[in-house]
Amino acid sequence: MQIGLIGLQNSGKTVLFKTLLNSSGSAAQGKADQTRTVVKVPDQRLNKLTSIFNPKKQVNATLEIDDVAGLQVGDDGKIRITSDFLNKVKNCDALLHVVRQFENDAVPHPENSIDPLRDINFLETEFLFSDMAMIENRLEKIKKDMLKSKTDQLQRELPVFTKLQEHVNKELPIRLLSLDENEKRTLSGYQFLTLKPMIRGINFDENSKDKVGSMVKQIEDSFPEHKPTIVPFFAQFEFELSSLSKEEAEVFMQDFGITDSALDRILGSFYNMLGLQSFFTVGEDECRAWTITKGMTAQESAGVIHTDFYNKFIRAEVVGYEDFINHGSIAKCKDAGAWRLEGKEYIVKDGDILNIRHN
Ligand SMILES: Nc1nc2c(ncn2[C@@H]2O[C@H](COP(=O)(O)OP(=O)(O)O)[C@@H](O)[C@H]2O)c(=O)[nH]1
Ligand SMILES: [Mg+2]
Repeated sequence: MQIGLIGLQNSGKTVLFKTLLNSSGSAAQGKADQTRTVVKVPDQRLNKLTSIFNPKKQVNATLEIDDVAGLQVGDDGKIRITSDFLNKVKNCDALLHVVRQFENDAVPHPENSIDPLRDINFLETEFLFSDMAMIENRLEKIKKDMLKSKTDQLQRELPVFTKLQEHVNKELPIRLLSLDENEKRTLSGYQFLTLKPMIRGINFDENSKDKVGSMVKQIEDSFPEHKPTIVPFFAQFEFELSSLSKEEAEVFMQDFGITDSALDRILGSFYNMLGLQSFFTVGEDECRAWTITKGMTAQESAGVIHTDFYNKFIRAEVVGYEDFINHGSIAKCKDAGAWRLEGKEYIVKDGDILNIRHN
């Protein structure tokens, strides 16, 4: 999975990127010109499993974070969406809009003042305009081509694009439109900016911590139908913490009143929003976390490990994480009957420990 950090110039994207890089303990740490990295998804439960099994290695789930530059405010005061930006965003599964709240006279804001709500609206509107233009162009082309030949594809696309146009004309992002599976398939080759799952990350300075609650509420109230996911963070402050040792950082965090790192909070929000969860595989070689979507079956989850496991699936041996910790070992789980056999239709739960039996 790939997450793109987007936002106006000087909103703190690069500082946040470095913060996430540092706190993930990723091997690629510290390359100055780097804009893309794979980070480990922090997972206390996996750490605990590793301490129990003492395997040769621990493999966290990973995801890619992309510091996407190229959103510029032009002299006309409009956001210029460059093709470089579009190409990068296209590859992202979800976006984090970094919105500036921090005050710093030495760092100019492209709009010359600090106003997070304005910046959110600004980006949302430009994204919507971009989608509107694309939909209009496509509709025109569909209608023109249909005069020549009414192919199946054109006939499928026409009603869907008409529906999209009616929706965006109400100035609503496409992610709020409910589409059935067929409609989604018809649109799968197209890239709509307002369809990308997006979290608003508000970058506060450490002195404005008291404003966090009221700011978050103000933004939520401004988008009653969007139910936006908002994550506050303190990019500069948390960057400084991320370069300390874990123990030192924890002392500062406690003093400041935050319990989880920006990385934990941001990835946690993406997991929630995207309906993601983890299951684990354990053993002497490795303890490993795997990312799946909520609702996935044992067989589908096995397929995430290896396609052979999907094709040759027989059964899954399963124990829930809490159950396992309560019993303390696989042998004790078996004695207590907590180590279960499940078939391919079993819906995997967050934290399940799985052992896939296959041919
Ligand atoms: N005081 C303060 N300065 C920040 C904060 N976040 C970023 N900055 C500064 O703002 C400038 C621009 O940040 P940068 O991350 O490069 O912005 P980008 O253009 O969005 O990548 C840098 O000089 C940062 O040090 C913050 O939370 N507080
Ligand atoms: Mg930058």
